[in-house]
Amino acid sequence: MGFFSSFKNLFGGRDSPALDVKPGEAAEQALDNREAALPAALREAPPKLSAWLDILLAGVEGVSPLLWQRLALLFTALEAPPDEAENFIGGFKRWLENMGYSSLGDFRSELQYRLALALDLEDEEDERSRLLIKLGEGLAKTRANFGQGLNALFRPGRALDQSFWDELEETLLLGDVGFEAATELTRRLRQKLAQSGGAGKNPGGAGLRELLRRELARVFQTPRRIGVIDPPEILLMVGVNGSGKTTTIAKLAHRAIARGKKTLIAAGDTFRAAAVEQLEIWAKRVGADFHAKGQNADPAAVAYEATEKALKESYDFLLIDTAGRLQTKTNLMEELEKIHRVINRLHPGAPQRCILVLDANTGQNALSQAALFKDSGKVNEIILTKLDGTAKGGVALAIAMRYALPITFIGLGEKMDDLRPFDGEAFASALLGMD
Ligand SMILES: Nc1nc2c(ncn2[C@@H]2O[C@H](COP(=O)(O)OP(=O)(O)OP(=O)(O)O)[C@@H](O)[C@H]2O)c(=O)[nH]1
Ligand SMILES: [Mg+2]
Repeated sequence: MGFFSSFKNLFGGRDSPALDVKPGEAAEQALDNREAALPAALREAPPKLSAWLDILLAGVEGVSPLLWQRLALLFTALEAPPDEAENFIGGFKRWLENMGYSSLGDFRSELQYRLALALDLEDEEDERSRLLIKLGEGLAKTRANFGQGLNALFRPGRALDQSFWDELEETLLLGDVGFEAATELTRRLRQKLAQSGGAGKNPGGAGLRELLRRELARVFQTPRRIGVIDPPEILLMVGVNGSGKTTTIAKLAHRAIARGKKTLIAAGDTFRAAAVEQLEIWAKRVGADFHAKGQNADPAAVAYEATEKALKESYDFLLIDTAGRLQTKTNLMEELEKIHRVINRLHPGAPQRCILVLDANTGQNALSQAALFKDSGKVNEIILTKLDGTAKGGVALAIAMRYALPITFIGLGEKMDDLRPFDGEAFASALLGMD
Protein backbone atom coordinates (compact mmCIF):
# COMPACT_ATOMS: atom_id res chain seq x y z
CA MET A 1 0.00 0.00 0.00
CA GLY A 2 1.40 3.42 -0.86
CA PHE A 3 0.77 4.45 2.66
CA PHE A 4 3.01 7.47 2.89
CA SER A 5 1.96 9.01 -0.38
CA SER A 6 -1.73 8.31 0.09
CA PHE A 7 -1.50 9.71 3.57
CA LYS A 8 0.11 12.91 2.35
CA ASN A 9 -2.33 13.27 -0.53
CA LEU A 10 -5.31 12.75 1.65
CA PHE A 11 -4.29 15.30 4.18
CA GLY A 12 -2.99 17.58 1.48
CA GLY A 13 -6.29 17.56 -0.34
CA ARG A 14 -8.43 18.47 2.60
CA ASP A 15 -9.20 21.39 4.75
CA SER A 16 -9.26 20.97 8.47
CA PRO A 17 -12.59 19.64 9.64
CA ALA A 18 -15.16 22.28 10.54
CA LEU A 19 -15.63 22.73 14.24
CA ASP A 20 -18.67 23.32 16.29
CA VAL A 21 -17.24 25.14 19.28
CA LYS A 22 -19.27 26.70 22.02
CA PRO A 23 -18.01 30.23 22.62
CA GLY A 24 -16.47 30.97 25.99
CA GLU A 25 -15.31 27.46 26.79
CA ALA A 26 -11.63 28.25 26.54
CA ALA A 27 -10.14 24.93 27.57
CA GLU A 28 -12.43 23.00 25.33
CA GLN A 29 -11.74 25.43 22.56
CA ALA A 30 -7.99 24.93 22.97
CA LEU A 31 -8.45 21.18 22.83
CA ASP A 32 -10.61 21.41 19.78
CA ASN A 33 -8.08 23.69 18.14
CA ARG A 34 -5.42 21.11 18.79
CA GLU A 35 -7.52 18.39 17.22
CA ALA A 36 -8.26 20.57 14.23
CA ALA A 37 -4.58 21.33 13.78
CA LEU A 38 -3.61 17.67 13.64
CA PRO A 39 -4.12 17.04 9.92
CA ALA A 40 -1.95 20.05 9.06
CA ALA A 41 0.75 18.98 11.52
CA LEU A 42 0.76 15.51 10.02
CA ARG A 43 0.97 16.91 6.54
CA GLU A 44 4.04 18.91 7.46
CA ALA A 45 5.78 16.15 9.39
CA PRO A 46 8.48 13.98 7.81
CA PRO A 47 6.82 11.03 6.08
CA LYS A 48 7.55 8.52 8.81
CA LEU A 49 5.20 6.49 10.94
CA SER A 50 7.15 7.38 14.09
CA ALA A 51 6.90 11.11 13.34
CA TRP A 52 3.17 10.80 12.71
CA LEU A 53 2.73 8.89 15.92
CA ASP A 54 4.56 11.65 17.80
CA ILE A 55 1.87 13.99 16.55
CA LEU A 56 -1.07 11.65 16.92
CA LEU A 57 -0.10 10.69 20.44
CA ALA A 58 0.53 14.24 21.70
CA GLY A 59 -1.52 14.72 24.84
CA VAL A 60 -2.39 11.01 24.98
CA GLU A 61 -1.22 9.59 28.27
CA GLY A 62 -2.70 6.16 28.06
CA VAL A 63 -5.77 4.16 27.19
CA SER A 64 -8.50 6.76 26.74
CA PRO A 65 -11.22 7.88 24.33
CA LEU A 66 -8.66 10.37 22.98
CA LEU A 67 -6.40 7.50 21.91
CA TRP A 68 -9.19 5.78 19.98
CA GLN A 69 -10.20 9.07 18.44
CA ARG A 70 -6.68 9.72 17.22
CA LEU A 71 -6.27 6.22 15.79
CA ALA A 72 -9.61 6.54 14.05
CA LEU A 73 -8.37 9.81 12.58
CA LEU A 74 -5.38 8.03 11.09
CA PHE A 75 -7.53 5.38 9.44
CA THR A 76 -10.08 7.93 8.22
CA ALA A 77 -7.31 10.03 6.76
CA LEU A 78 -6.16 6.97 4.86
CA GLU A 79 -9.67 6.31 3.66
CA ALA A 80 -9.27 2.81 4.99
CA PRO A 81 -12.52 0.83 4.99
CA PRO A 82 -14.34 1.49 8.29
CA ASP A 83 -14.14 -2.15 9.32
CA GLU A 84 -10.34 -2.05 9.00
CA ALA A 85 -10.14 0.72 11.59
CA GLU A 86 -12.70 -1.03 13.78
CA ASN A 87 -10.84 -4.34 13.60
CA PHE A 88 -7.54 -2.69 14.36
CA ILE A 89 -8.83 -0.66 17.27
CA GLY A 90 -10.94 -3.54 18.61
CA GLY A 91 -8.01 -5.94 18.42
CA PHE A 92 -5.68 -3.49 20.10
CA LYS A 93 -8.19 -2.76 22.88
CA ARG A 94 -8.52 -6.48 23.62
CA TRP A 95 -4.77 -6.88 23.66
CA LEU A 96 -4.34 -3.98 26.09
CA GLU A 97 -6.98 -5.47 28.39
CA ASN A 98 -5.35 -8.89 28.30
CA MET A 99 -1.93 -7.45 28.99
CA GLY A 100 -3.25 -5.13 31.67
CA TYR A 101 -1.51 -2.13 30.08
CA SER A 102 -2.88 1.36 30.51
CA SER A 103 -0.10 3.90 30.19
CA LEU A 104 1.35 4.92 26.84
CA GLY A 105 4.90 3.96 27.78
CA ASP A 106 3.79 0.35 28.13
CA PHE A 107 2.19 0.03 24.75
CA ARG A 108 3.55 2.63 22.36
CA SER A 109 6.09 0.33 20.78
CA GLU A 110 3.46 -2.37 20.32
CA LEU A 111 1.10 0.15 18.74
CA GLN A 112 3.71 1.27 16.25
CA TYR A 113 4.61 -2.31 15.49
CA ARG A 114 0.98 -3.21 14.82
CA LEU A 115 0.40 -0.18 12.64
CA ALA A 116 3.55 -0.98 10.65
CA LEU A 117 2.32 -4.53 10.06
CA ALA A 118 -1.29 -3.60 9.36
CA LEU A 119 -0.18 -0.96 6.90
CA ASP A 120 2.64 -2.99 5.36
CA LEU A 121 5.29 -0.59 6.52
CA GLU A 122 7.94 -2.95 7.69
CA ASP A 123 10.36 -2.30 4.89
CA GLU A 124 10.18 1.41 5.26
CA GLU A 125 13.21 3.31 6.40
CA ASP A 126 11.48 4.10 9.66
CA GLU A 127 11.05 0.47 10.61
CA ARG A 128 14.62 -0.22 9.62
CA SER A 129 16.01 2.46 11.87
CA ARG A 130 13.89 1.15 14.74
CA LEU A 131 15.32 -2.28 14.10
CA LEU A 132 18.83 -0.90 14.15
CA ILE A 133 18.24 0.79 17.49
CA LYS A 134 16.75 -2.40 18.90
CA LEU A 135 19.56 -4.49 17.48
CA GLY A 136 22.13 -2.05 18.79
CA GLU A 137 20.64 -2.31 22.28
CA GLY A 138 20.22 -6.07 22.08
CA LEU A 139 23.73 -6.70 20.88
CA ALA A 140 25.38 -4.30 23.31
CA LYS A 141 27.14 -7.07 25.24
CA THR A 142 28.34 -8.89 22.15
CA ARG A 143 29.57 -5.62 20.78
CA ALA A 144 31.42 -4.81 23.97
CA ASN A 145 33.55 -7.89 23.39
CA PHE A 146 33.90 -7.27 19.74
CA GLY A 147 34.02 -3.52 19.53
CA GLN A 148 36.76 -2.86 22.06
CA GLY A 149 39.02 -5.45 20.50
CA LEU A 150 38.35 -4.12 17.04
CA ASN A 151 38.92 -0.51 18.04
CA ALA A 152 42.37 -1.40 19.29
CA LEU A 153 43.04 -3.49 16.25
CA PHE A 154 41.79 -1.04 13.67
CA ARG A 155 43.62 1.98 15.03
CA PRO A 156 45.36 3.95 12.30
CA GLY A 157 48.97 3.06 11.72
CA ARG A 158 48.67 -0.48 13.01
CA ALA A 159 50.75 -2.75 10.76
CA LEU A 160 48.93 -5.54 9.01
CA ASP A 161 51.38 -8.21 10.06
CA GLN A 162 50.77 -11.74 11.27
CA SER A 163 50.03 -10.57 14.81
CA PHE A 164 47.28 -8.32 13.42
CA TRP A 165 45.54 -11.27 11.75
CA ASP A 166 46.00 -13.45 14.84
CA GLU A 167 44.44 -10.77 17.00
CA LEU A 168 41.55 -10.32 14.60
CA GLU A 169 40.84 -14.05 14.82
CA GLU A 170 40.98 -13.89 18.62
CA THR A 171 38.62 -10.92 18.72
CA LEU A 172 36.14 -12.75 16.53
CA LEU A 173 36.41 -15.79 18.78
CA LEU A 174 35.61 -13.61 21.79
CA GLY A 175 32.32 -12.64 20.14
CA ASP A 176 31.46 -16.34 19.93
CA VAL A 177 31.82 -16.47 16.21
CA GLY A 178 33.42 -19.89 16.57
CA PHE A 179 36.75 -21.17 15.36
CA GLU A 180 35.70 -22.14 11.86
CA ALA A 181 33.98 -18.84 11.09
CA ALA A 182 36.70 -16.74 12.74
CA THR A 183 39.41 -18.39 10.62
CA GLU A 184 37.34 -18.13 7.47
CA LEU A 185 36.40 -14.48 8.02
CA THR A 186 40.01 -13.56 8.68
CA ARG A 187 41.05 -15.38 5.51
CA ARG A 188 38.42 -13.56 3.46
CA LEU A 189 39.35 -10.16 4.83
CA ARG A 190 43.00 -10.83 4.12
CA GLN A 191 42.14 -11.89 0.61
CA LYS A 192 40.01 -8.80 0.03
CA LEU A 193 42.87 -6.56 1.05
CA ALA A 194 45.28 -8.47 -1.19
CA GLN A 195 42.85 -8.18 -4.11
CA SER A 196 42.60 -4.46 -3.62
CA GLY A 197 46.38 -4.34 -3.92
CA GLY A 198 46.91 -3.36 -0.33
CA ALA A 199 47.99 -6.61 1.30
CA GLY A 200 50.39 -5.04 3.75
CA LYS A 201 48.84 -1.59 3.85
CA ASN A 202 46.40 -0.51 6.43
CA PRO A 203 43.43 1.34 4.89
CA GLY A 204 42.71 2.89 8.27
CA GLY A 205 40.12 2.04 10.93
CA ALA A 206 36.96 2.98 9.08
CA GLY A 207 38.12 1.31 5.87
CA LEU A 208 38.93 -1.99 7.57
CA ARG A 209 35.77 -1.92 9.58
CA GLU A 210 33.70 -1.40 6.46
CA LEU A 211 35.49 -4.26 4.70
CA LEU A 212 34.81 -6.51 7.64
CA ARG A 213 31.18 -5.38 7.82
CA ARG A 214 30.69 -6.34 4.19
CA GLU A 215 32.23 -9.75 4.76
CA LEU A 216 30.00 -10.34 7.77
CA ALA A 217 26.91 -9.28 5.83
CA ARG A 218 27.87 -11.57 2.96
CA VAL A 219 27.84 -14.57 5.30
CA PHE A 220 24.13 -14.04 5.82
CA GLN A 221 23.20 -13.91 2.17
CA THR A 222 21.08 -16.93 1.38
CA PRO A 223 19.23 -17.60 -1.83
CA ARG A 224 15.67 -16.31 -1.87
CA ARG A 225 13.03 -18.93 -1.48
CA ILE A 226 9.74 -19.28 -3.25
CA GLY A 227 7.00 -18.10 -0.92
CA VAL A 228 4.23 -20.36 0.26
CA ILE A 229 1.64 -20.95 -2.40
CA ASP A 230 -0.77 -23.51 -1.11
CA PRO A 231 -2.50 -22.45 2.11
CA PRO A 232 -2.66 -23.24 4.91
CA GLU A 233 0.95 -22.45 5.56
CA ILE A 234 2.02 -24.97 8.17
CA LEU A 235 4.91 -24.24 10.42
CA LEU A 236 6.52 -26.77 12.72
CA MET A 237 8.58 -25.36 15.55
CA VAL A 238 11.42 -27.55 16.82
CA GLY A 239 14.33 -27.13 19.21
CA VAL A 240 15.65 -28.20 22.60
CA ASN A 241 13.79 -27.23 25.79
CA GLY A 242 13.90 -23.68 26.85
CA SER A 243 15.14 -22.39 23.50
CA GLY A 244 12.05 -20.22 23.04
CA LYS A 245 9.75 -22.31 20.78
CA THR A 246 6.49 -21.53 22.54
CA THR A 247 7.07 -17.80 22.92
CA THR A 248 8.27 -17.57 19.34
CA ILE A 249 5.08 -19.28 18.15
CA ALA A 250 3.11 -16.63 20.02
CA LYS A 251 5.19 -13.87 18.45
CA LEU A 252 4.79 -15.28 14.94
CA ALA A 253 1.04 -15.72 15.47
CA HIS A 254 0.87 -12.15 16.66
CA ARG A 255 2.56 -10.95 13.46
CA ALA A 256 0.29 -13.08 11.28
CA ILE A 257 -2.86 -11.83 12.99
CA ALA A 258 -1.73 -8.23 12.66
CA ARG A 259 -1.55 -8.95 8.93
CA GLY A 260 -5.11 -10.26 8.95
CA LYS A 261 -4.27 -13.97 8.67
CA LYS A 262 -6.60 -16.57 10.12
CA THR A 263 -4.29 -18.34 12.53
CA LEU A 264 -4.42 -21.63 14.40
CA ILE A 265 -1.95 -22.80 17.04
CA ALA A 266 -1.58 -26.49 17.93
CA ALA A 267 -0.15 -27.84 21.18
CA GLY A 268 2.16 -30.56 19.90
CA ASP A 269 4.32 -30.30 23.02
CA THR A 270 2.45 -32.82 25.13
CA PHE A 271 5.38 -33.51 27.42
CA ARG A 272 4.17 -31.24 30.22
CA ALA A 273 0.63 -30.16 31.05
CA ALA A 274 2.02 -26.69 31.71
CA ALA A 275 3.29 -26.47 28.13
CA VAL A 276 -0.24 -26.89 26.79
CA GLU A 277 -1.60 -24.33 29.24
CA GLN A 278 1.16 -21.84 28.49
CA LEU A 279 0.43 -22.08 24.79
CA GLU A 280 -3.30 -21.70 25.32
CA ILE A 281 -2.75 -18.52 27.30
CA TRP A 282 -0.58 -17.15 24.52
CA ALA A 283 -3.13 -18.09 21.85
CA LYS A 284 -5.82 -16.19 23.79
CA ARG A 285 -3.59 -13.16 24.25
CA VAL A 286 -2.71 -12.84 20.61
CA GLY A 287 -6.20 -13.78 19.39
CA ALA A 288 -5.32 -17.06 17.65
CA ASP A 289 -7.47 -20.21 17.67
CA PHE A 290 -6.12 -23.15 19.56
CA HIS A 291 -6.10 -26.92 19.18
CA ALA A 292 -4.93 -29.33 21.89
CA LYS A 293 -5.50 -32.85 23.13
CA GLY A 294 -3.93 -32.37 26.52
CA GLN A 295 -0.87 -33.76 28.18
CA ASN A 296 0.60 -37.07 27.02
CA ALA A 297 -1.43 -37.05 23.82
CA ASP A 298 0.37 -38.35 20.76
CA PRO A 299 2.03 -35.25 19.21
CA ALA A 300 1.55 -36.64 15.70
CA ALA A 301 -2.18 -37.03 16.37
CA VAL A 302 -2.37 -33.41 17.52
CA ALA A 303 -0.57 -32.31 14.35
CA TYR A 304 -2.84 -34.45 12.18
CA GLU A 305 -6.05 -33.11 13.69
CA ALA A 306 -4.85 -29.53 13.60
CA THR A 307 -3.94 -29.88 9.92
CA GLU A 308 -7.38 -31.35 9.23
CA LYS A 309 -9.03 -28.45 11.03
CA ALA A 310 -6.86 -25.88 9.25
CA LEU A 311 -7.78 -27.35 5.86
CA LYS A 312 -11.47 -27.70 6.62
CA GLU A 313 -11.86 -24.27 8.16
CA SER A 314 -9.65 -22.42 5.69
CA TYR A 315 -6.95 -21.19 8.03
CA ASP A 316 -4.12 -19.22 6.46
CA PHE A 317 -1.57 -20.22 9.02
CA LEU A 318 -1.06 -23.16 11.37
CA LEU A 319 1.73 -23.15 13.94
CA ILE A 320 2.59 -26.40 15.66
CA ASP A 321 4.55 -26.44 18.90
CA THR A 322 6.69 -29.47 19.71
CA ALA A 323 8.54 -30.72 22.78
CA GLY A 324 12.29 -30.52 23.17
CA ARG A 325 12.20 -33.94 24.85
CA LEU A 326 9.78 -36.84 25.06
CA GLN A 327 7.90 -38.79 27.72
CA THR A 328 8.59 -42.15 26.11
CA LYS A 329 11.86 -43.56 24.90
CA THR A 330 10.92 -42.84 21.32
CA ASN A 331 13.64 -40.88 19.65
CA LEU A 332 12.77 -37.22 19.32
CA MET A 333 13.86 -37.16 15.70
CA GLU A 334 11.68 -40.17 14.87
CA GLU A 335 8.78 -38.39 16.48
CA LEU A 336 9.39 -35.27 14.42
CA GLU A 337 9.66 -37.41 11.31
CA LYS A 338 6.27 -38.93 12.10
CA ILE A 339 4.71 -35.49 12.57
CA HIS A 340 6.08 -34.48 9.17
CA ARG A 341 4.61 -37.60 7.57
CA VAL A 342 1.10 -37.20 8.91
CA ILE A 343 0.92 -33.52 8.01
CA ASN A 344 2.27 -34.16 4.54
CA ARG A 345 -0.24 -36.94 3.95
CA LEU A 346 -3.10 -34.50 4.48
CA HIS A 347 -1.51 -31.47 2.88
CA PRO A 348 1.19 -32.37 0.35
CA GLY A 349 4.21 -30.12 0.63
CA ALA A 350 3.49 -29.27 4.26
CA PRO A 351 4.88 -28.46 6.72
CA GLN A 352 6.29 -25.82 4.42
CA ARG A 353 8.38 -24.41 7.20
CA CYS A 354 10.24 -26.40 9.82
CA ILE A 355 11.87 -23.88 12.09
CA LEU A 356 14.68 -24.67 14.46
CA VAL A 357 14.68 -22.31 17.43
CA LEU A 358 18.12 -21.72 18.91
CA ASP A 359 18.96 -19.80 22.06
CA ALA A 360 21.88 -17.47 21.29
CA ASN A 361 23.06 -17.78 24.90
CA THR A 362 24.07 -21.36 24.29
CA GLY A 363 26.82 -20.05 22.01
CA GLN A 364 28.74 -22.75 20.21
CA ASN A 365 26.38 -25.36 21.65
CA ALA A 366 23.73 -23.98 19.32
CA LEU A 367 25.88 -25.28 16.47
CA SER A 368 25.67 -28.88 17.64
CA GLN A 369 21.92 -28.50 18.13
CA ALA A 370 21.66 -27.26 14.57
CA ALA A 371 23.65 -30.28 13.36
CA LEU A 372 21.36 -32.67 15.21
CA PHE A 373 18.09 -31.19 14.01
CA LYS A 374 19.23 -30.40 10.52
CA ASP A 375 20.19 -33.96 9.76
CA SER A 376 17.10 -35.60 11.07
CA GLY A 377 14.50 -32.93 11.62
CA LYS A 378 14.04 -31.56 8.08
CA VAL A 379 14.73 -28.07 9.33
CA ASN A 380 14.71 -25.40 6.65
CA GLU A 381 14.85 -22.23 8.69
CA ILE A 382 16.42 -20.92 11.89
CA ILE A 383 15.17 -18.44 14.45
CA LEU A 384 17.75 -17.23 16.92
CA THR A 385 16.27 -16.13 20.24
CA LYS A 386 17.52 -14.18 23.27
CA LEU A 387 19.99 -12.09 21.34
CA ASP A 388 19.18 -9.36 23.84
CA GLY A 389 21.57 -9.39 26.68
CA THR A 390 23.87 -12.12 25.41
CA ALA A 391 27.55 -11.68 24.73
CA LYS A 392 27.37 -14.52 22.25
CA GLY A 393 25.56 -12.85 19.36
CA GLY A 394 28.42 -13.77 17.05
CA VAL A 395 27.08 -17.30 17.01
CA ALA A 396 24.68 -16.16 14.29
CA LEU A 397 27.70 -15.94 12.00
CA ALA A 398 28.88 -19.41 12.89
CA ILE A 399 25.44 -20.85 12.17
CA ALA A 400 25.00 -19.03 8.90
CA MET A 401 28.46 -19.98 7.74
CA ARG A 402 28.27 -23.65 8.63
CA TYR A 403 24.73 -24.47 7.53
CA ALA A 404 22.96 -23.40 4.40
CA LEU A 405 19.97 -22.40 6.47
CA PRO A 406 18.52 -18.91 6.48
CA ILE A 407 18.09 -17.15 9.80
CA THR A 408 14.67 -15.62 9.27
CA PHE A 409 13.86 -13.96 12.58
CA ILE A 410 15.67 -13.01 15.75
CA GLY A 411 14.33 -12.68 19.28
CA LEU A 412 15.36 -9.47 20.99
CA GLY A 413 13.29 -9.71 24.15
CA GLU A 414 10.23 -11.22 25.72
CA LYS A 415 7.60 -8.85 24.37
CA MET A 416 5.49 -9.73 21.36
CA ASP A 417 7.10 -7.09 19.18
CA ASP A 418 10.56 -8.31 20.08
CA LEU A 419 10.67 -10.76 17.20
CA ARG A 420 12.14 -9.11 14.14
CA PRO A 421 12.89 -10.25 10.62
CA PHE A 422 16.58 -10.96 10.41
CA ASP A 423 18.49 -8.47 8.30
CA GLY A 424 22.09 -9.53 7.65
CA GLU A 425 23.24 -6.02 6.77
CA ALA A 426 21.69 -4.49 9.88
CA PHE A 427 23.04 -7.30 12.02
CA ALA A 428 26.58 -6.89 10.72
CA SER A 429 26.43 -3.13 11.32
CA ALA A 430 25.06 -3.56 14.83
CA LEU A 431 27.70 -6.15 15.67
CA LEU A 432 30.47 -3.75 14.69
CA GLY A 433 28.80 -0.74 16.25
CA MET A 434 28.36 0.92 12.88
CA ASP A 435 24.69 1.89 13.25
N1 LIG B 1 15.16 -12.18 26.75
C1 LIG B 1 14.52 -13.03 25.93
N2 LIG B 1 13.84 -14.04 26.42
C2 LIG B 1 13.22 -14.89 25.57
C3 LIG B 1 13.28 -14.71 24.17
N3 LIG B 1 12.58 -15.72 23.60
C4 LIG B 1 12.11 -16.49 24.60
N4 LIG B 1 12.48 -16.01 25.81
C5 LIG B 1 12.20 -16.57 27.16
O1 LIG B 1 12.79 -17.86 27.26
C6 LIG B 1 12.03 -18.69 28.13
C7 LIG B 1 11.74 -20.01 27.46
O2 LIG B 1 10.88 -19.79 26.37
P1 LIG B 1 9.83 -20.87 25.86
O3 LIG B 1 9.15 -20.26 24.68
O4 LIG B 1 8.97 -21.36 26.95
O5 LIG B 1 10.80 -22.01 25.38
P2 LIG B 1 10.44 -23.46 24.82
O6 LIG B 1 11.43 -23.78 23.76
O7 LIG B 1 9.02 -23.52 24.43
O8 LIG B 1 10.72 -24.36 26.09
P3 LIG B 1 10.11 -25.83 26.43
O9 LIG B 1 8.63 -25.75 26.25
O10 LIG B 1 10.53 -26.06 27.85
O11 LIG B 1 10.76 -26.79 25.50
C8 LIG B 1 10.79 -17.88 28.46
O12 LIG B 1 10.97 -17.31 29.73
C9 LIG B 1 10.75 -16.79 27.40
O13 LIG B 1 10.11 -15.62 27.83
C10 LIG B 1 14.05 -13.59 23.66
O14 LIG B 1 14.18 -13.35 22.46
N5 LIG B 1 14.64 -12.78 24.60
MG1 LIG C 1 7.50 -24.73 24.99
